[in-house]
Amino acid sequence: MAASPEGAPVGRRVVLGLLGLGAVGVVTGSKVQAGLSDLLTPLQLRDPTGLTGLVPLGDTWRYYSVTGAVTPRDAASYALGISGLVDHPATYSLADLKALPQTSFTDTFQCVTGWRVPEVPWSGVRVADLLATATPAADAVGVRFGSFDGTYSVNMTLEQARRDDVIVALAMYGKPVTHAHGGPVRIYSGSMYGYKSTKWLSRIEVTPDNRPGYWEDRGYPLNGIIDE
Ligand SMILES: Nc1nc2c(c(=O)[nH]1)N[C@H]1C(S)=C(S)[C@@H](COP(=O)(O)O)O[C@H]1N2
Ligand SMILES: [Mo]
Repeated sequence: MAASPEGAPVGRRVVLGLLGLGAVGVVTGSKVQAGLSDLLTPLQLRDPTGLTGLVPLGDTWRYYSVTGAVTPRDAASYALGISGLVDHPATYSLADLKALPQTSFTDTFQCVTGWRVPEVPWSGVRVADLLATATPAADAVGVRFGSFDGTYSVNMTLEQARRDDVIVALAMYGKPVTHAHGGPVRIYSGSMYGYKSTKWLSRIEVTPDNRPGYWEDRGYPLNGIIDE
């Protein structure tokens, strides 16, 4: 893939900081990645652009936010709205989401810029289940996933969003999704590149079209499916 539009200037400190952590990740192996991802909190928003995806760090996480710092939401203040072209709009609290049937699987996380993290265990609620309850209108085409960071959004077709491996993720590595990884609730879409997995998820909107989201406006493929 050609040079990524995820690349605006990144400070030297960011790259050096991540290089250090990358070395730890490589030496200690992927099992420790889970622990590392918690320790990384102070670093979480120092790679707003994803340029470090181009630095060969090994199988380590990079923490992305296109907006810089995001105000955390806890269990009490979290809400997910499902709206748009549906018969039954709804709002889910974190407790509501936890009470629904959970799907778990392990998968390789893959950013379009080339970095990947193998064997990441996820669990959460299938987007297909939430859509079934909301009941999209006959003329609905797409689903837009919005973030409480106030900026990020991404689209999928309804068909993509209903895939078995597209979940509203509540847990990662068997623990609640950390703020750095987009918790308390993010999307994880297994068969698509990382940019399809909206962090800090706040809204699922069923739409009459499949219009481009944040990265698609900046050149990423609208479909985002990993074919290899
Ligand atoms: N809200 C929001 N979600 C986002 C992004 C972002 O910048 N903001 N970056 C996307 C990209 S390009 C990738 S690769 C993954 C990175 O997930 P991570 O930060 O948990 O590693 O989040 C995706 N979801
Ligand atoms: Mo990405």
